Amino acid sequence: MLTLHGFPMSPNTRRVLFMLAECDAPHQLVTVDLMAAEHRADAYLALNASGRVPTLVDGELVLWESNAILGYLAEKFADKRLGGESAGERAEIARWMFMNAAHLSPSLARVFAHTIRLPEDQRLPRIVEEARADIERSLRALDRRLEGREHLGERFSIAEVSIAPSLGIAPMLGVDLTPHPSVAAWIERITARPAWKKVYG
Ligand SMILES: N[C@@H](CCC(=O)N[C@@H](CS)C(=O)NCC(=O)O)C(=O)O
Repeated sequence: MLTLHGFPMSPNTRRVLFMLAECDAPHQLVTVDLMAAEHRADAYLALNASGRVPTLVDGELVLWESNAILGYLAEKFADKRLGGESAGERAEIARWMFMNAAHLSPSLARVFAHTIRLPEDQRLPRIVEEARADIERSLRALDRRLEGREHLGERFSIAEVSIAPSLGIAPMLGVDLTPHPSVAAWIERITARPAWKKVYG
């Protein structure tokens, strides 16, 4: 049985829950309560010294970093064909996953931190401004790629599983997808999937 240690409200945890649902993978979720700082407790740090969620445990394997977990699950449940089947397709998928991990997701997290999470006296408008500009760069690139296509790769893949949960918090942050109609339509298709509904209700 797969065990996912994570916080149900965290987009990084939800990314893996979405993947587990796409794979119909039996699993259990062990809640690591970020509000109670359980991610900084010795018990969790023994599992994941980076002190972030999520972490997947599969027998002897203890794996953290949500995108690495998606890659692992794509191989484990290869019949779902979510990881790409040719070198070119895998590279295309990797491109968007790296872009999300390096740029889009951290910029969304910065806007969240400096508009909602941090106490008001610690919020820095300059960081929000820079992060919003960076989000626009990623959205422009995504929109260009998605023009006239249904998916980032040849079919629904872990690129979609990776990015959609990041953009899930966009409305809350006032990030408007209207100027990026191909992204908006793509997100609608992803959020209509049964696996998404299972995780997001
Ligand atoms: N790159 C990591 C990011 C994980 C991450 O930052 N998770 C957040 C929750 S969404 C977290 O654990 N925050 C607590 C902290 O950083 O102290 C991944 O994709 O798994």
